[in-house]
Amino acid sequence: MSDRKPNQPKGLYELYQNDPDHADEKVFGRQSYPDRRGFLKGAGLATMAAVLGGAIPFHRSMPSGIIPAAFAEGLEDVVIEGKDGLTVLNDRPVNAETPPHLLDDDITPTARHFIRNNGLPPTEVDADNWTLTIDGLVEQPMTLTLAQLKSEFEVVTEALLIECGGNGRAFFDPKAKGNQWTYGAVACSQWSGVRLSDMLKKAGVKSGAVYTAHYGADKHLSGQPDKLPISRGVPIEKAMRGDILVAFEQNGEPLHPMNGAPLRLVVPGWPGSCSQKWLTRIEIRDQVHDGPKMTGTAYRVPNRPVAPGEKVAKEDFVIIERMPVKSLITAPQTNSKVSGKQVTIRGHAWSGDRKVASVEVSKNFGATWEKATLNPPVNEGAWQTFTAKVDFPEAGYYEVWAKATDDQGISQPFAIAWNPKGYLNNSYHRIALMVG
Ligand SMILES: Nc1nc2c(c(=O)[nH]1)N[C@H]1C(S)=C(S)[C@@H](COP(=O)(O)O)O[C@H]1N2
Ligand SMILES: [Mo]
Repeated sequence: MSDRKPNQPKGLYELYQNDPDHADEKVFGRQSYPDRRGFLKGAGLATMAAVLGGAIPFHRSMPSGIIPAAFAEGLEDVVIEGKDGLTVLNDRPVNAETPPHLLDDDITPTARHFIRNNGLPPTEVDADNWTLTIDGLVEQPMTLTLAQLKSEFEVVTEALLIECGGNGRAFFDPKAKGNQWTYGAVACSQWSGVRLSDMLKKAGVKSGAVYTAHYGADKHLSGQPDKLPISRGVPIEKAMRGDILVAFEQNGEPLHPMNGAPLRLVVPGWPGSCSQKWLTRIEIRDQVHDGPKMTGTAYRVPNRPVAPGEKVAKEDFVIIERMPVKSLITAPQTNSKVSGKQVTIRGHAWSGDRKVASVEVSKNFGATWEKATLNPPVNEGAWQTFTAKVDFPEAGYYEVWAKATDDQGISQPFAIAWNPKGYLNNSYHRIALMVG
């Protein structure tokens, strides 16, 4: 893994987050900011066009203080065995995300599946002797090897979406602590495994069961053997619903070591943290789980909208369940030069536990929207792909924005619904295009 190089685009983000008006002035000159509700004109507009490398035909609807999406990317290629093109945010523990243009496949190749580790992954993994124990509030506690799992339960193969609860945190203002994920802490690989609900039915869940507790074989960063890095769970109703897999294959092969080999949970559409990797035990509890990263403010948001920067009392935080409606533009790559007046836009959209009903794209900073062609998911729990042919009136700098709406009529917001820990940023994805 290479060392992280100083990263100019992140610096720009900081500049804008600390004082957007001043940042506009610094980057594009004094006349660029009559006020935050104003629009770019005069010398500021000319400077921005020069920096972007072309005129901005829709500049009248481009608010000042908005950071051109052309500047939003800071890609670095580093090498993690079996991974390709991921941007490493952290190397102890390893955390790496995938640039949007490398997430273009309907089914995410293992090499492009992000990595989110809270602790130190197990180094010696013996898949043949690995066991999973189900215990707690069940009639028949059981401990099974992978071979037993495969022979005793129906094996299913499904494309399922995993998104980290903190995906998009990098764009919070004020900043939230934690990994500064931009867009790529999301993936939809194809997983093979057995249904957690089948296992729980066989074990016989006792009345009074309320919640699951998931345990994995990774170690706490402190090295203390009795301390767990993370142990989360889901309500028993969710566990019994049939959409959660206990998975031993990823895209037709054993799991990648960083994605939980040899066994993990996949809880589609819920915060990725529910999908315990290096899975060894599932306990059924008579109360909400209280393992590490279940309590306090971890993977929780305030029970009401709060102003950016507002302090929120601990007891006002609620556990995040399904992930919100969201979309990601995967082609063209942001900052591309495209020739011709028509460009095909591609991407994916999802909404945890729901279907996406429509995706729209805008080429003029949200002034007007055009409907994209949206495909159904390949199976429940997978993301949906969309395409849109967008016509550009003349050469110049454009942004393409995407907005998904789910089957409950809920759309992505323009602005982040700010919360102290930086979760659930499902605001529009914007890409920069230079049409030539
Ligand atoms: N045992 C264990 N499971 C874990 C984690 C972890 O640190 N340890 N991280 C969780 C989080 S926060 C996320 S977002 C997903 C990410 O899965 P991936 O690394 O395979 O992409 O794994 C989850 N499962
Ligand atoms: Mo996560």
